[in-house]
Amino acid sequence: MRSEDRAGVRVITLDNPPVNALSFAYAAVLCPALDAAEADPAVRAVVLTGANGLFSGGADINDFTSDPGPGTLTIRDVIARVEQSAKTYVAAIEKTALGGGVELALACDYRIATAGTKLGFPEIKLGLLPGAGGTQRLPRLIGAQDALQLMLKGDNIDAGDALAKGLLDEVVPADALGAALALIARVAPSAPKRRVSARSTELGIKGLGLFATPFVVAQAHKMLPPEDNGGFAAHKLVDAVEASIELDFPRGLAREFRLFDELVRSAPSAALRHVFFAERELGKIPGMPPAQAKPIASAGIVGAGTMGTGIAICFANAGIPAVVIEPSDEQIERAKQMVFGMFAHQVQRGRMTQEEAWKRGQSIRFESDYAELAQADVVIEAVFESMDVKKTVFAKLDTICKPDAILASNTSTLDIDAMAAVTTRPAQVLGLHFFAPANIMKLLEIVRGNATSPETMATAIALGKTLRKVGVVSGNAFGFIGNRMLFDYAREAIQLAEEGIAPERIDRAMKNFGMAMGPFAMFDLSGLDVFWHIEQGRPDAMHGRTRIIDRLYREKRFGQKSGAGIYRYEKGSREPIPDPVTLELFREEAAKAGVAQGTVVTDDEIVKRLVDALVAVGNELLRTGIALRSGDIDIVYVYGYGFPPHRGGPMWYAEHAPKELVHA
Ligand code: 3H9
Repeated sequence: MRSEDRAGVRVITLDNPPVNALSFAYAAVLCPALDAAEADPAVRAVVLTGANGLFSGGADINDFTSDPGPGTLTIRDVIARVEQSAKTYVAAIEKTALGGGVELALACDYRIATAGTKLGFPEIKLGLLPGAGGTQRLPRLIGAQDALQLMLKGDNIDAGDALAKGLLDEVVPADALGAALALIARVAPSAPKRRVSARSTELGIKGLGLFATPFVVAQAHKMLPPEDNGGFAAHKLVDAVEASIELDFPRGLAREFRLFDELVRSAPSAALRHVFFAERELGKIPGMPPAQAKPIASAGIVGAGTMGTGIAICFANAGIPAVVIEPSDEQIERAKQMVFGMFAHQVQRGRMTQEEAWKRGQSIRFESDYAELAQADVVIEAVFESMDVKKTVFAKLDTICKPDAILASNTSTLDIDAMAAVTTRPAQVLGLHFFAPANIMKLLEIVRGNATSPETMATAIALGKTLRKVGVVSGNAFGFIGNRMLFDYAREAIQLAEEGIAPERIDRAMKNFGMAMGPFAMFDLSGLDVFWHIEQGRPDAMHGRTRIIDRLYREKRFGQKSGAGIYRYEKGSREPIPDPVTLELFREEAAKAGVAQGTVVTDDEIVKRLVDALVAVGNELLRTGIALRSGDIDIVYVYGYGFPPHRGGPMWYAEHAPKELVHA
């Protein structure tokens, strides 16, 4: 912490690298500093500001695993001192203020930020609610409706929006500290305190008086996921905001503290905090020599299918121009329509201006000649999933691309080393496995070949961040992390169905567990023919072929694309309809294989068998070094396969779920 006096104003700079977290230890530093300012008659006002390029990332998330114990000072004690002070407090905010950082600012009399500053309450993403007065002060300041929206979503808002909502008093182009000092010079020393806590909460909905509170609160509860499946913190947050309307400030605050303390000890919050820290570990590769990422200013993509075009859109969104090579005019037309449709949708939703959409659309160029890739810094192939085709593409790229260009494959299963071997630059070859739809899904598997250099890895990790992806490093093995595990998960689901459990029941059990989609609906979406082709190509890695997949393939039941797969589909609809024909096929195939039907299982047991299948492969991937950490596997499943984040990912779940739900 730094503290200096400027003409009767004490400037206290939060300085607790890297993000000025308001930890227990830092509260022990801040509290005496605030007490000293309070006691000093020469100090008429205090400005709180931040070092390290931001105001504060909030309370220290590491502290949440330990009980502060009696006498430990916390962020709440810091904020209580600001609240009770007779002096004028101004928060001078630059760049970022999150969670407890904003809560500290809310206790000040004034809040000033520089343009472009991001403010937010991400606690909900950690399975928490703002627990240092945020749920009581924010509704009092900006109205219950806006406050609920902000805290329930957990997304950041820009300083301009925060000003419009009344969260900030002033936004300045630069130098928030200078603006804070100028503001204090304008405020008369005798001016009354501007405590947010002294205000009362308005609902913030035009035409609705406070009498409508029970209705609004009931509506908010109704819109949330169930308490026992992803909505635990959200429901408590609504309760806390309700308290800000119905109770006086001290009682509301006491309610908030109790709700926060309940959440911080809850299983969903522990799981979500694990996801937070696992995400921050991702770029770290133990044992890899440090290397500098190379700048990527232009990209090439081979193939204008759905994947290639989606990848091009990712680059356009990140401000990196991309050339897409595609021989078929017809396919180029389809790809252009996809690009146009996607950006038009963003404009319609108000997420992008027409001008910005135009600019991004123009930064994607479709060409038929590989020579157009000569100057690209990175080229990603997204052609048909066949090793022969990929090798031909890599050999061609190697002759055309500039010597220091990185060549990447978007393969979802194939051997990166085999592709690298047909080039003269294996150190610059790796896998960049995007997930469909590539412009939406956050996951990116960064596949490290035997020869991939540290510099190539560092560049790919940095590129992943630029593309706003969650990049997980994987070793080069069949199916990498995600699909390798998915195959065994799928086989276990099929095994259950062969034992006589209806596919729709299996899907329902997994959805109730919190998966975005059940395994069979996912089969139908991605195409059973795709699974069949993978099994044909690598029966060794897939533990042999699957009878039912063979059968469905022969019956031309490929999934949504053919109108029937595991489920059937009405024309033009993606709604899976349970199909007795499939049950019969499972029965016949089970009979041929001598698998007895009639297994009796509970839904919990279905979940247990499927999660166990994932975890068994996950452990194997860890043992063989394909996955670096179990947290990496969890991130793959949360961001790429719809595993419920409040259950922490399969590996976390297996370790932390109630033991009766997980096989030993
Ligand atoms: C809260 O405030 C609760 C209160 O309402 C009530 C309390 C009673 N704590 O992301 P980065 C570490 S809950 C501890 O790579 P960036 C992070 O692990 C908190 N550590 O940097 C990493 O460590 P390492 C609500 C934290 O520049 C390093 O800092 N706040 C915290 O890309 C750099 O992180 C949040 O949820 C923290 N709060 O992004 C904000 N924050 O170097 C969470 C970061 O060892 N944080 N670290 O790997 C963020 O969103 C981003 O870190 C931030 C910086 C935008 C701040």
